[in-house]
Amino acid sequence: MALRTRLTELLGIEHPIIQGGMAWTATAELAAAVSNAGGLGIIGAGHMPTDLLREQIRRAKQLTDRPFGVNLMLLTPHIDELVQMVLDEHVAVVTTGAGNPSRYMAALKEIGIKVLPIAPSVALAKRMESIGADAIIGEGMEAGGHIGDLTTMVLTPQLVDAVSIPVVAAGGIADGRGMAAAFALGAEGVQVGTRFMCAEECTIHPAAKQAVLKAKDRDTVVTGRSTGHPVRVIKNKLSRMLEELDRENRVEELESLGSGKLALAMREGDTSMGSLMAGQAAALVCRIQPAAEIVTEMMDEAEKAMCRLGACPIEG
Ligand code: TUI
Repeated sequence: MALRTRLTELLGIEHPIIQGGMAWTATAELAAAVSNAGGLGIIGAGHMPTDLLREQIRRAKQLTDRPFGVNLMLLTPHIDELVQMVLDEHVAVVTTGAGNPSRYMAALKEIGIKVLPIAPSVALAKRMESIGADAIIGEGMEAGGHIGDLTTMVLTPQLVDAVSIPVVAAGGIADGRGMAAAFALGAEGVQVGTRFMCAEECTIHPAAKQAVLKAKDRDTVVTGRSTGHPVRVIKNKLSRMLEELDRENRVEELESLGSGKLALAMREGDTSMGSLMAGQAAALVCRIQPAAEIVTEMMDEAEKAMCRLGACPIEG
């Protein structure tokens, strides 16, 4: 099935599915696999050193002829250097997370990079539209990693009402039913992170994939509220320690205990003391499969769900 929207036109992709830009998780291999499947693959920069991100971009260019993007995590200290390199490498699309990308917008737009800021609120989305964002990714608190405080269900329609550029719904979407729901709310695309953690091409440690597969409905928790940067993770020994520090407002200890733990989970496979960032939708993920299968399964399910509701997409 083809589901064309302003987003697929804007990005030159076949299916309105953007892969989440997960740090230590969304590598060139995964991004290229998603782009080759007709979605938009994203390399997650996180705190990656500039040279490593450049290598990743070049690797993705070798693995796919289709557009892909880079997610820039704005809290990283060397963000200015990463932006400059992304400009030099002329990537097709940049998504931004964990902050306000205003100061980089003009430079990115000037050379034709499509910029899709992730916004957890209406105010930020409106500001981003006013300075030239091409689309807004509205991320609800069902998502994994660093989150805002609104749910996808209430954030998405408010964004659709507030801006005239396309809105991409993110947070809690892991199958075609969620995708159809996002479209019902007015979104023109979805961003999917957690389900792609269990793509065959995702290079995280197998134990981290198993933790996602095992997660049930109430197995994620938000830690780090007291730091001002709340993060959703799959519950484990580390999350319980962080929760305790949160309760006692021991912010410095919390930050130092959390440091480096995402790599510990995703690279080393330490599911006890690593930070297993994943969304509530982990409970909906039940097998490891190729990224292309995830994309086609989601599209087929979305079509079924829409037809069931009497809203069959027109194109065959
Ligand atoms: O960025 C994400 N998810 C992330 S980033 C990350 S690395 C990290 N680790 C620990 C603490 C903080 C970051 C792990 N997961 N998603 C997109 C997202 N962006 N969620 C929320 C936001 C956001 C929050 C505030 C975007 C903009 C914003 O603006 C504040 C402002 O300045 O207006």
